[in-house]
Amino acid sequence: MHARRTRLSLAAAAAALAAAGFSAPALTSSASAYDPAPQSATSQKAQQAELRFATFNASLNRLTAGDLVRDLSTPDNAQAAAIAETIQRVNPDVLLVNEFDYVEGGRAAELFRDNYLEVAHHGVAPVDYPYYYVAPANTGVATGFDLNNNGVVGAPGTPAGGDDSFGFGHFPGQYGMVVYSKYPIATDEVRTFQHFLWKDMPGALLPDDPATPAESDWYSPAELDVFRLSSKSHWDVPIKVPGRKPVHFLVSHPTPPTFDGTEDRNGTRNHDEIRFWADYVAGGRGAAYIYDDAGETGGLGRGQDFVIAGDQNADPYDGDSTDRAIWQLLDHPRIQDPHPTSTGAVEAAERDGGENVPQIGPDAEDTADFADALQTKPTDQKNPGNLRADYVLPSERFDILGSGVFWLPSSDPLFTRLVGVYPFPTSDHRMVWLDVR
Ligand SMILES: [Ca+2]
Ligand SMILES: [Ca+2]
Ligand SMILES: [Ca+2]
Ligand SMILES: [Ca+2]
Repeated sequence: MHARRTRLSLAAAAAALAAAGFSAPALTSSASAYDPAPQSATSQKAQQAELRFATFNASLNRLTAGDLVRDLSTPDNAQAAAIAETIQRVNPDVLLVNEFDYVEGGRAAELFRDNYLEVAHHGVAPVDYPYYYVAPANTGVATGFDLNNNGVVGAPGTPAGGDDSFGFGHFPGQYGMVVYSKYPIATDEVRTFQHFLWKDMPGALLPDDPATPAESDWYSPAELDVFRLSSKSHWDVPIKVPGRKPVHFLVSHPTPPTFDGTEDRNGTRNHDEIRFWADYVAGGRGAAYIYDDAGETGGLGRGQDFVIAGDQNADPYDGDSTDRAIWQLLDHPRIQDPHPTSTGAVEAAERDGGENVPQIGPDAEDTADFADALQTKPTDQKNPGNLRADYVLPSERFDILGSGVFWLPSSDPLFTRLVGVYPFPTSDHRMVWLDVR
């Protein structure tokens, strides 16, 4: 159990930001107070080995295959422009974007780069990512099985079919992801774990059908023989930073722990999707069970540095994730938690109220603005309120220089264009960044 944490006030969050080297936002300022200390030129940074990593669930998913390519083929999509401006203002060296539909050949990733990231928005300098990585995801890939046990195998391309896919999605690759980098990616050494089977994880939390006496039997033996652990994919993307060993950028997007029943099949899967990286970075015998899509086994070596990034869909204190789900990473002996905060999150929790009021986690560390209304429903069906869902977690040998969440207060002139309130101009998630040396 973890001790209840004191709710941070807006003033305390501002003080924390100031202590971290930021000026507290001035409520009457006409220019944006947000200054995440933009880094100097890439070459200079390389000499100092200072790196900025970031994760952003950008909601750049669309309803049908082809829609994202259509939207990104012109520079006129307002949401994509606001997402790009956010990325430009934070200006990370290495970035994971979650909820970015997978398109074969990297077409959507290149269109977003060429038509949005490399174009100035509202006077903000373009950002240049010569390198990116995309690969297929399990979302929307039909299994032929009735995985949600509603009596029918849903047709591909429908919401019912989405629930019977390897990961929820209306078409293959919906809600995928992309990594952008200013530094070369060791593409030949990327490891993907799209096909790893859940049952091959020792002690997997395989869900139980509470209506039957047998244990762990929500999925049939035939289903478990094909059921993949990763709801999207898990990638180990080595980034070749000059003058040092590669940094393994470990990215994923575990399923939300909701949208299920008392069997908690998504909560248990979320827990084990997070556990995968905990075992992977521990390495050694505890990671011997792991195999990648090319058949190579084992986890990361002790001497390897890494940064874990992504929307983990698990808050340390609140929400519906399985007990200790995210603590598998936050308490890990090889992992540091930089505790990024924002003043906007504190303001949003106070403004939104509802389910935010009984929460025990610090509002300042929230990264996602979810529905808040109080409802008389079973606990696992209530609105989540705002949560800490998105993480950038470095390995133990990095010096943490700073971190933050791009969640501006409403007094900021950029608020309406880049943050806003539901329906959001960008995403229901905020970008999280980390500077390390
Ligand atoms: Ca079904
Ligand atoms: Ca059972
Ligand atoms: Ca909210
Ligand atoms: Ca919260």
